[in-house]
Amino acid sequence: MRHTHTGSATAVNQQHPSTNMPPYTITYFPVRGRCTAVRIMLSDQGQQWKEVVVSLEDWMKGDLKKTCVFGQLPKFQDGDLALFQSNTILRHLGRKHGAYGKNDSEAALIDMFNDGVEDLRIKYIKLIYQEYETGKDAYIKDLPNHLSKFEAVLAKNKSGFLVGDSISVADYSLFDVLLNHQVLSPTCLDSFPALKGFVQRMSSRPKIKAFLESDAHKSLPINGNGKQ
Ligand SMILES: N[C@@H](CCC(=O)N[C@@H](CS)C(=O)NCC(=O)O)C(=O)O
Repeated sequence: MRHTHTGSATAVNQQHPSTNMPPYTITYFPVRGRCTAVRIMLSDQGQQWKEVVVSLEDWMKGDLKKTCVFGQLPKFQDGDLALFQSNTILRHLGRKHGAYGKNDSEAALIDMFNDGVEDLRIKYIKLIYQEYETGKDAYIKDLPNHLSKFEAVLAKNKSGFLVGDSISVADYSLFDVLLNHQVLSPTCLDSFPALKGFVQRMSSRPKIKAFLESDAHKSLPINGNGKQ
């Protein structure tokens, strides 16, 4: 296991002021994968975190897997609280850092869009890991059918965010998935002006920009099998 530290240099540790230790730890493989949305959100919210990087070789030994609730990573620690499931982690952080809507109705809409993003993420992961060579062309051809749904929402909500008038968990998820799709198909947003504007705005939020330009992020492959 390799230990690295990353996160915003300007972050103030609110939770462990005496030890100056980041309150959060992400344990994951050396890929962007299912942690990018979490990392983007932590960066944007000015939080620090610690990374525990697990090599495939270490993972295959099985000891860590046995301790994971669903036998999978990422694992996220917030002090004594250990969480699994990337979307649970996102929602937990959304609740803590004010990125989960301003009332129950907004929170429900955020869940809805986040689940919609998760549907697209699962299709993307299936393509990458199971049928990249045989399915890529058909996947890209079908992509507008999925992107158009998010385009319609963003075109309608004048705030520039998916829900209400402030950034939420669903925006971080959508942004991450769109970045991956722009690598898969660089022109995929060309006929979606609202999505393109959304990606531009999210990319230029100063703390997100700094994170995306960091070596910690850039040095990681998007996926574990080298396909993207
Ligand atoms: N639904 C889970 C999926 C987690 C998942 O698929 N983890 C993969 C890596 S991205 C994993 O741990 N693979 C190793 C294994 O299953 O042994 C989440 O969102 O966190």
